[in-house]
Amino acid sequence: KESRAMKFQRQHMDPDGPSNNSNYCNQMMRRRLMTEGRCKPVNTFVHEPLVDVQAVCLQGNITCKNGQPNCHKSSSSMKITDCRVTSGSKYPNCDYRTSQKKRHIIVACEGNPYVPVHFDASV
Ligand code: PAX
Repeated sequence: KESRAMKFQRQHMDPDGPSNNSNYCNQMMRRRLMTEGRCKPVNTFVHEPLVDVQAVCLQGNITCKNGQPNCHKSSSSMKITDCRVTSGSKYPNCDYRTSQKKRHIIVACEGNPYVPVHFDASV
């Protein structure tokens, strides 16, 4: 079974990306299996080495949006792509807007080793 840590990597890690094109989210949301059963409404891909994203779990500890205490904010800004489903998108034809940004990421971490399992926000 896929662990929470592996699911985070499938849904949020793309260290070698992004291919510089407006279809990035349409392709990646499907390729990473986030358009099965429904179109996942919002999803962020991080374009930094996995070790750098895992290291965020050792950086500034903050409260998550759901009130849990296990969120961490990256000390540096990171290259990300936000994917947001368009208003006209109709499952199973999931249509996304692609926006590239440089932001501090906030992730929730769990376990031993203590690794990212949820993407909380970017700021
Ligand atoms: P998730 O299901 O929220 O969390 P995501 O991050 O890819 O998935 P399972 O066993 O899978 O249910 N976990 C936590 N979740 C939330 N908060 C804390 N503190 C926490 N600690 C552990 C994946 C697993 O992490 C566990 C949680 O129980 C899950 O375990 O976001 C909705 C989705 O949109 C993404 C992030 C979420 O997907 P929202 O707004 O409801 O928090 N998303 C959202 C994004 O990718 N980019 C964005 O900018 C935003 C706003």
